[in-house]
Amino acid sequence: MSRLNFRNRDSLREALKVYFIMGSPNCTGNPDRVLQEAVEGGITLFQFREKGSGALTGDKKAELAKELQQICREYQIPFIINDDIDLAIALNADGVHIGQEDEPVAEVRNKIGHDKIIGVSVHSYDEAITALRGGADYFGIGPVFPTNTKEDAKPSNGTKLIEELRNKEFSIPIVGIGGITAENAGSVIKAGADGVSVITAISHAPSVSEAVKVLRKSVLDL
Ligand code: TZP
Ligand code: MG
Repeated sequence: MSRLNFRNRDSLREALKVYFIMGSPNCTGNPDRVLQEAVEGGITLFQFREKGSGALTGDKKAELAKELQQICREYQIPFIINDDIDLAIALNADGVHIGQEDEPVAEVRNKIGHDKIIGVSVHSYDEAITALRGGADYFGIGPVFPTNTKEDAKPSNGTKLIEELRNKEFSIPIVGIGGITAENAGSVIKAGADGVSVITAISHAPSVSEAVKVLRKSVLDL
């Protein structure tokens, strides 16, 4: 794989534009096939998030992660793992995405090293400051719109926090998350996000590659 430096803020901003998140519980069919179609459609980054009812664990989870990482490698798309720092280290993933209930960012940074991406979910100005000081590379902010995908999701809060952080001169890359579709993605970008992260609008689409193409248009043709 080419050693593009995705910790460079401008490269990361580009990579975050059409950010697909998925694990086996989000797919009605084979996850490998879903990701293959998604990369063919033009996703710019992938996060493996094996969570929710029926999620794989242990060797089966690691096996699926390796298969999905291989697909990303073929298309030179960054491959990030949700929460599981040990798995990310074992697979030499391009980075991790963590939430507020996970280890502090600075500890994760110490573990995974300085060439890896760390994304952090933030829900307030204070969480944003803490994540930034800890060494986060980007923020995930949401749920922007109502979602049924995350069982413990907080109430949706629109684009308020994205706008607040941009008004307060936060220049860190930001992605919106939660209930994002091709129809509403433009409003998330206009609020100041660099990209949109999406589960269902891609993973449950009748044609995954077509859904990615339409989402790309709504983000890139603004
Ligand atoms: N974090 C906040 S909302 C959400 C996560 C992981 C789920 C997003 O899924 P969908 O299907 O794109 O609404
Ligand atoms: Mg988490």
